[in-house]
Amino acid sequence: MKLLAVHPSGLMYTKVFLRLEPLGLEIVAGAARAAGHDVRLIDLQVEDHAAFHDLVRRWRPDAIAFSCNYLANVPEVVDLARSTKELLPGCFVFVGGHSASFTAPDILEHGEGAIDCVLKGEGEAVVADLLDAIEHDRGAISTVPGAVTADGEGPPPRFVEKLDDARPARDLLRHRKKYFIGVLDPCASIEFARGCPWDCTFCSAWTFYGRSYRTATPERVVEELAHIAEPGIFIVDDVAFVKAEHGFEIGEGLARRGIRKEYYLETRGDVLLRNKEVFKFWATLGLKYMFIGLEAIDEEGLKRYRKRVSLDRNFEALEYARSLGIVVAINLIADPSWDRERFEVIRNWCMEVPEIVNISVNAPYHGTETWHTEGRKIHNRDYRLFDIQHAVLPTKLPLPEFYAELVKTQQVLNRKHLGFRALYGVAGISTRLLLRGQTNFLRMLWKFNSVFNPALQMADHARPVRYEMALPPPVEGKADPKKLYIHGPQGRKGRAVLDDASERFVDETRMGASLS
Ligand code: B12
Ligand code: SF4
Repeated sequence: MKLLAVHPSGLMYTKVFLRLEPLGLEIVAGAARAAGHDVRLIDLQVEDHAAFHDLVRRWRPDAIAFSCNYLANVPEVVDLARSTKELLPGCFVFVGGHSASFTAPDILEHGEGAIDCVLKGEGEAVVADLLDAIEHDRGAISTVPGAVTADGEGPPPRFVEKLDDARPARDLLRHRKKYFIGVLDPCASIEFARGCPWDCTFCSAWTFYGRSYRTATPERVVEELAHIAEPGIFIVDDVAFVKAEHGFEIGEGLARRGIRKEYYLETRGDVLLRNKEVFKFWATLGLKYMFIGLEAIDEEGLKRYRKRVSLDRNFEALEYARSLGIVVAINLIADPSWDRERFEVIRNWCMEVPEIVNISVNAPYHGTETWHTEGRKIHNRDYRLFDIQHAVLPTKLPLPEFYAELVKTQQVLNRKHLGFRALYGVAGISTRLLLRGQTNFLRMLWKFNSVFNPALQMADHARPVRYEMALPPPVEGKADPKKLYIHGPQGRKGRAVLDDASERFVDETRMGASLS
């Protein structure tokens, strides 16, 4: 059958810093194609709604698969599903991805019949079963693992057997040159591992994957990299190089085959310190940029977010990364309780460190622990505000002042990195990219002030809300961890790295936290 895979528009970030290929959707599309279906893919980060509707009219797909990783994209996906049904009433519309999995019944309700099914969990494991049921026996849809329809929920979602089986259909993407992150332009994405064994309170990466951590074989990763044309590579793993041996084996394979790229990855400070040699080796292979989720610069904050790492270890990690010549970006979470003084302290601290600092706003997302503990305080139920750049919890400062302080902090940081000296260095990079016909990075340099703007952020709060987010039911005592998961937890054995690393980690932080 004819399947159209659709990725929704980008959020605020993608207007400035980056735009990345929709790897998860490419994997789902790859699995559908491997099962014999005729598959096309459209990415609305780089094409508009008119192009989507035009494609639907001309190609007339039998089924449409929307990817909905981000909560902020829920209204857009629901609207697109509705307009699709108007154009093609017989077309089967389903939605999958991270946020769709956590909000399945709500999404179906918003769709009022325009969404036939939400497929929770890893899409590539079951998409062929769903398409088979759509084509031959619609009654069997309810037996597909992870399928949620108006009639109820099927068996629990199923993991793909081996990560090696996840084959992204990269060739289906029509504008590959549009994807970039900073100076890595163009940039492709790849997955070395999936999941996270830690359990930070504000994050849903661990609840989606049942706190498991799985790796693709080094041979498979090297083979895939060998076939990627882009010179820049974004490694999408939640925490890169948790297992030292895995990182070494991939690196050695790349070195043997003479594969040379520039890499960006995200990791934790303690992982970097534990596996220093791997990162050092990768710096020689082209690891240029690294993102570390520091989140807080005080012990109390780290504890509140259950980062399970101490401040000293984080600072030590930054120093080590500097010594390798890797450009590091760190993330800090701005809490709605911040007042002017706190913002000032943060600005001063940020100016003292050489790293690029990114500030996000603490918000309770579905699938996180804070959703259950803080979710009922949400004062604006517009999904579109959930892009970690908007405050959805009550702020201590009046909201316009909170945004003014936030954007002032971000502007100071932006100027710090795009000051004259930095621009001088950037000139060479821009010329090199322009010579290759790449303009994404250059365009990004001038966009900051038109996107990060307190007045615009306030205006976003005033938009009419068509689809209201349902709030979590009240919890008595602690939230039941089992109810948080999409893929059920695999127990200690599933968290393969933990038997060794996390036990040591608990000792290191001396927080006495138990990982059971
Ligand atoms: C890499 C990553 C990014 C990258 C790249 C995103 C991209 N466009 O590819 C960057 C750095 C840009 C990014 C940015 C942001 N991210 Co991000 N990101 C991730 C991360 C770590 C991995 C995503 C990934 O590529 N995984 C690998 C691929 C293979 O998996 P996948 O895309 O999830 O797809 C699988 C399933 O979801 C499903 N699936 C996906 N689509 C479909 C479609 C159908 C039809 C079906 C059936 C199944 C299906 O099957 C796929 C294969 O198994 C996740 C955490 C996580 N582990 O999910 C956070 C995560 C998705 N990001 C998050 C957030 C908040 C953001 C930001 C808003 C802020 C930030 N953290 O920087 C921005 C906004 C991005 C934007 N769109 O503008 C949150 C989402 C919260 C939410 N509920 O909305 C997550 C869950 C992390 C967290 N802290 O909890 N992100
Ligand atoms: S370590 Fe990172 S990916 Fe893992 S739970 Fe914490 S924030 Fe999420």
